[in-house]
Amino acid sequence: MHRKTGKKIVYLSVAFLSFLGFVGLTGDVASIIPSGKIKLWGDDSFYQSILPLPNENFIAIAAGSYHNLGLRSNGTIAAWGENFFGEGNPPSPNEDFIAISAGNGHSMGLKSNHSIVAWGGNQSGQCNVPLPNENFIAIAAGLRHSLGLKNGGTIVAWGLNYSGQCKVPSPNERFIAIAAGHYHSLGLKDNGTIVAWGGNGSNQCNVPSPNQGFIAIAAGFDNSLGLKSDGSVVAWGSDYYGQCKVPFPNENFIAIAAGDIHGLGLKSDHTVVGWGYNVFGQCNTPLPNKNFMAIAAGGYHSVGIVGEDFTPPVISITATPSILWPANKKMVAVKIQGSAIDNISGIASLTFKVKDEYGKVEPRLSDFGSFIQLEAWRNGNDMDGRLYTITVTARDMAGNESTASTTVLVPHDERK
Ligand SMILES: [Ca+2]
Ligand SMILES: [Ca+2]
Repeated sequence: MHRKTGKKIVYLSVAFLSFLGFVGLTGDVASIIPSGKIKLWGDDSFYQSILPLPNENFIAIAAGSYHNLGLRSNGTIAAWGENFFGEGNPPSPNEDFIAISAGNGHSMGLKSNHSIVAWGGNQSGQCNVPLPNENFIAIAAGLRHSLGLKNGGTIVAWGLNYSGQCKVPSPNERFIAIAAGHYHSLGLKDNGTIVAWGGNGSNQCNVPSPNQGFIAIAAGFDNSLGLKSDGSVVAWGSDYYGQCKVPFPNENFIAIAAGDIHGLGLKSDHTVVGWGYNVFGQCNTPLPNKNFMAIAAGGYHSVGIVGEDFTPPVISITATPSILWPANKKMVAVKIQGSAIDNISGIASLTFKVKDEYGKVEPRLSDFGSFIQLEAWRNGNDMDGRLYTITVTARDMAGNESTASTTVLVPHDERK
């Protein structure tokens, strides 16, 4: 069972990995991340649409140029699509993985002991993880280069460095997320700014100002995407195919992915929006467009994980006291108790509303177990008394919602 109150969960594997890395937790990722089935759309020239079986229990996906990786909740990696360089053959033992990333012809996996495994095309040394291979909390595979983020916030880069994509700018510190494009690299700092380096022929390294408030990054062939904490997406670099034209309304995004020349955004209602090059239909999210939990964008195809959770949370809510008497016009502390439980994917958010039929006070409420101040006063003409209604809406990680409410009454008179 996963219970969460009040706090909005953003589907960022990097955030999870930071969490995992900084608290030193290992293994059992499945218990905190919901799992689901893979959907794939767009280019199928390397049979990317033939999904690994059984298509279930996936908690993360990565899309390379023509191949894909899927991470199952048991820590194993499934690979499919092109396998020309062996990028589809995760080395044995295929276990204990907590994150994945796919480049052009190479693949990367992060183990629960925070070491990196890299395999497939190694023409530029992109699979030669620099020593010491330890303390990594995030990985990113570019065309022929690789990035690893260390627990302490520094980035290690290796592989093709023709455009300087492996020259992490100084000071190499305080990074919390990484992304690798074809010939450029992005790093997100803990103060919400993005650092970009490497090939800049399309201005993909010129982060638009204001360079602040970012919470996630993604890098395409020669463009870049940044997700802001207000839910909007900023895109820069090459826009030749419209890969920087984020569709209106540019809001409520919780995750982003950059393909070669298209972009994907995951919305808070768990739908997926695509933009840019669409000759293969890689921007046309298959129906039903709902319950998506994670996205990845490859060369000319797109991948998503669809939650297996279709049941809304179970809620209970009570108010104590529920009758305010005597009606002495004093403020009374009313305790709101209850729970929101979702056995499948877990609670993503709780929203409370307090409605006073007189419209006089609207105390804020953020969580179960807290108190609100209500006035023990009623209008003498209000024959059924003054009614407060406290409503809670719970949303699970798959976007299913349920609502429940309770009431607090100030009776018309003592006999009520
Ligand atoms: Ca549910
Ligand atoms: Ca009334």
